[in-house]
Amino acid sequence: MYWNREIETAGRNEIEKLQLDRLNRAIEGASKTSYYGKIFRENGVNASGIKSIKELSLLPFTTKNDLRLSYPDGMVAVARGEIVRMHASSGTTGKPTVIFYTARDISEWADLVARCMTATGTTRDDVFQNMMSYGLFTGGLGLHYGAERLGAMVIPSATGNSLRQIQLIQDFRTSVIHITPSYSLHLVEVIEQNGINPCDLGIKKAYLGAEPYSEETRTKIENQWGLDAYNSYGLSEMNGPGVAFECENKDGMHVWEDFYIPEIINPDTGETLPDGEEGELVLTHINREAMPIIRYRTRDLTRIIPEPCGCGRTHRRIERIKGRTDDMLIVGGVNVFPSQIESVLMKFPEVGNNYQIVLDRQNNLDRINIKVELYSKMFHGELKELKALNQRLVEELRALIVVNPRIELLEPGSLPPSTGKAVRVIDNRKI
Ligand code: DLL
Repeated sequence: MYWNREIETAGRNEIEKLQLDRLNRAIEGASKTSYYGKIFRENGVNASGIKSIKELSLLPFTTKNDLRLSYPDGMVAVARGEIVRMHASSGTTGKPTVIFYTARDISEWADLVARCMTATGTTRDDVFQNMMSYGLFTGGLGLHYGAERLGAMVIPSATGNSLRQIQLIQDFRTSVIHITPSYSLHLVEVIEQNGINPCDLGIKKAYLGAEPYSEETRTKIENQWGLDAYNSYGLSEMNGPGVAFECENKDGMHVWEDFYIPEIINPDTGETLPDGEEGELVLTHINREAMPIIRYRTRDLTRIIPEPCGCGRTHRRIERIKGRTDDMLIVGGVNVFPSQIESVLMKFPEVGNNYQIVLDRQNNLDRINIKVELYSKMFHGELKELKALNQRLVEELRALIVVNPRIELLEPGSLPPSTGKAVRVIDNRKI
């Protein structure tokens, strides 16, 4: 089943012709922004100057840091009045990464998501329960608009409140859910604790994404609910979800190449690698008015699957994300950088030099525990003082990283001293 057969099954030449045309338009748009205007001038890039898709590799990369430095609107290509929405990526160091959309961008994004959902067999007759966070995070509204475009009935239940989720599933006969893999594992436990077999709820499909998970976790989730689970990949910088999605064959995610040009590069040298080789995914958004982004380094490791897909779609697929080239952690779907935690801890004179971030999963929910050594001169062992300090640390950290951490204050010298490269993060989650 196709949402737009013509584009989804277009021949390679046709796709590349469209990409070239849109790429040059994206460059033209980007040139109007203060960020790219300068970068392009410095690198001698001009609109309509790209003659073949291969020349994309001559353009400079864009990084998350570039987005941060151009906060709040250094990458905006349209007048303020054209913008109808913004989203932001949580949990980045310093300023958040903000993405803007025009009305056309929102509409095109909804279309892409409708395309993804159709590729998995979802139709207007389905009831879609969207258990992703609504707000600045793109997972909620992104699929919400797409499902409405498709004509499905949307239950915008958002995350949490598991008992209400179950009630909604039962009362409205939800057939498709959108959920992070970790919340799915937790929700199943709550369902079972309530004496219900998740398989009896009649859910047919789940869209799983926003965080890394293994093929084994997918199989586990499928068996727990008795459904088909599809991998969904996206990132705020490229709109959000809807960048790459599995079709009914569940064998790699089709990247919608009429909107995005995927490249795989060697993360150390920046050199472009051929299809089939593993490296860092770089994406260019070639069809967004408000904010064209050229050669964005996702930091996600994957490969392009060179073989054609049995579904008939010609858009190339990427494999399940294998990891990241940076130290970004994803805790309950929220992006967290260890450096953010460090920046908060080090503001406190009571904090010593050593700390450790321990991630684990309790009842299938991610927990972030931070073990913090106190500074010997400030350590008096007064329980009241320690409690107050603990509270202040939790509040400051929560304000910056969104996730609620557990702080354990330790006597100086309690943590293993670092010899060489400090091991700051211990990830006990079995992803
Ligand atoms: O997580 C967008 C999204 C929402 C995708 C809902 C899918 C479903 P960000 O918060 O900007 O956007 O985080 C993007 O999350 O660079 C990956 O590292 C990771 N990620 C997203 N989807 C997957 C996936 C949304 N299916 C970052 N597998 C990305 C592995 C994923 N990692």
